Amino acid sequence: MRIRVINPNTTWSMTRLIGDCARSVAGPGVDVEAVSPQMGPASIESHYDEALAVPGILDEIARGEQEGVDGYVIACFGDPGLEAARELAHGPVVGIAEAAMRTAAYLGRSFSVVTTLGRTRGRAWDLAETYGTAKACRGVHACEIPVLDLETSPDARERITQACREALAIDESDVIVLGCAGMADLCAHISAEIGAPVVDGVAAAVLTVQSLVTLGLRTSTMEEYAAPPPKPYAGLLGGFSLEAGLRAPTNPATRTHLLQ
Ligand code: 2AL
Repeated sequence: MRIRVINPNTTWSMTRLIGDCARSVAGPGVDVEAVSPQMGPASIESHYDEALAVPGILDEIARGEQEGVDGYVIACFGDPGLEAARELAHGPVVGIAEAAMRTAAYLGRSFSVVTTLGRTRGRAWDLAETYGTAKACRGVHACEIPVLDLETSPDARERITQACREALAIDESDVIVLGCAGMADLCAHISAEIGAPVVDGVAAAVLTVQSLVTLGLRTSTMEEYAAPPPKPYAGLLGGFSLEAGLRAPTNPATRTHLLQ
């Protein structure tokens, strides 16, 4: 089974971290490929960043379809492009916010999200609504560490741990959801420190995709996630035009960076 984990930002060191975390949970016989698009923002911390990350994500899906990938993870907590990706891919596509929030709901009656910057909190709330988990989501908290500083800031791990401890206390919640793919390696440490389950969406999404593929389940094409109607796309998006009867462009727009 081939699972492609797409880090929608273009920071390779983060893609490597995400790939390592994904492979550490994947079952035997599961080949996890961590990729980063050629085009797009270095990190995703705004609606603008999210919008401009989507073409690169769809390009990775188109390539994956040509290469026989079985399922995909979108490894950014805003789940950018998730529904468009489902229209292109034959196999399942799961976002890390979606997987983390749904997984948290198995583990307690309530959860708190701890994310990066305060300006991304609204998106997390919107997604909690979209996935039907808003009732269980008691709060979305920001540690105010920019995405790329997660790797370099010497006290990032302790600041995030403290934010998780405070979130549990303020919200009186049962479970923590980590609100950024760049926090994927912190799960075990934080859980040990605060004594509550801590869900990383990268691991949760990889195992969700693995389960869906194992069960032979794929995205329904009955209605909204059917192949998009073919039409020309102008200018820089010319490579994204779909041919009649095909779900993904045959000539993906950009070069791929594949980190195995
Ligand atoms: C993210 C994430 O997961 N990757 C990224 O670049 N930005 N999310 C976030 N809330 O900052």
